[in-house]
Amino acid sequence: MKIRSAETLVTSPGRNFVTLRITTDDGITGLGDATLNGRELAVASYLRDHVVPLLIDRDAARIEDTWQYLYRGAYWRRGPVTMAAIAAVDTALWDIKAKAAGMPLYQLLGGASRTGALAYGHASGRDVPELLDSVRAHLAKGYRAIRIQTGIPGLDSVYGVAASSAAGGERYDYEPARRSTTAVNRPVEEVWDTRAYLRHLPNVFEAVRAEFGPELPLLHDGHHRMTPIQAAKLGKALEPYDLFWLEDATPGEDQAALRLIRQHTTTPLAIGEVFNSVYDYTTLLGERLIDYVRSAVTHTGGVTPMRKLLDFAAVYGIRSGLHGPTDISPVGMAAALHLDMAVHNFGIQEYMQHAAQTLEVFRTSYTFTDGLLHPSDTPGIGVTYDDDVAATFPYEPAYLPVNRLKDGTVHDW
Ligand code: KDG
Ligand code: MG
Repeated sequence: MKIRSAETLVTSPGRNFVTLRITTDDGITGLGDATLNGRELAVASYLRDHVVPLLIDRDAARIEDTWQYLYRGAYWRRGPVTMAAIAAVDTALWDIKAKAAGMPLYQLLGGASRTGALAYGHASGRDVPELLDSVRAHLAKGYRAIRIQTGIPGLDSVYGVAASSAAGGERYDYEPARRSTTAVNRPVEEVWDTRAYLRHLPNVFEAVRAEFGPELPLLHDGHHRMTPIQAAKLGKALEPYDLFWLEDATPGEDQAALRLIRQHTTTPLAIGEVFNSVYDYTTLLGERLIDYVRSAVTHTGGVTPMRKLLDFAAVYGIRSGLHGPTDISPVGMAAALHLDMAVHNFGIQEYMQHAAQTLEVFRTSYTFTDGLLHPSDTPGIGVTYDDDVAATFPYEPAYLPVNRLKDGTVHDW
């Protein structure tokens, strides 16, 4: 089973996506997600110019060897562009192998360890009443775990907070790349104040717990904006509200920062959506500084290294919480769901739900029932790509916002 062709597909049905489609000489196709929000074309070029020519005539069954060839063989290892490109190849080859076997991918990964993957959704509000409405709307949609993001008094807008009420229940307006596009195509700049955030957040969780009680798993994303001591203070302040996790408290590069946070709080910690290799985790896992691994299959080199990473985490009793915002395509999402089904140390899966336009291009078979996701038993990863619909949504440049403090200093994400 040789690789006959590999196509790099770029489309923008609601937001930009880069997809690799590999076709074998016996006509089996596989899909892989290579979307890197705000830097999409860099990965498309890496694939088209440097990877696709190497794939033609390779044995499609040799997934590990192809991964090592692209990773070790390039000399320049790691980094989000390289690892997103390798992820797309790896995922597409797993899709092909599972289709050739006539099985859903999770069967090749060892079979189901559970009936479905607990998903969490994104509730947000500019103020507490709007947030409570958003939580209710998510519960009505079937979510059984909910991330809480909130506007901050004195700040005009806050990343991750929908620009209008989500109470209608059908709006998926946490679309950072799209809303940051300006006429001259520069990122929108937002103003941030960490002290105001630290003062406000415990009151918000107090209100959410008062309304919804102690059972509902609640999560929060700090988007890398705190110093270690600020994060320690927040973790402590949130202990009465029993969070499922506090995510990305500090900038991702600094693994040692998690030591300080850990010394001060029992709030569970999650990090890793901007990581792209197991080497970003060695201190974190080896010293048990986190509770959940947040990487995306799409940005970490694919199914092959993600399985190894989760097995490494399992040694330390650390669980998965794979990244699943709408800038992970339905292909990347489906790949994550197969891993969620198979690994023993599954924790939770992020699930924002893609826009209707996105799902016209990417036809998915995964399901969401009673708060649980299931990848379906369709052979492969269970997603198809509609070229005709995709062609009606050409690429549109778009960036994530940039964050500044009140005095104009560029701040961490
Ligand atoms: O592209 C950036 C988004 O994927 C990220 O900001 C979303 O933080 C995020 C999350 O937890 O889903
Ligand atoms: Mg996050």
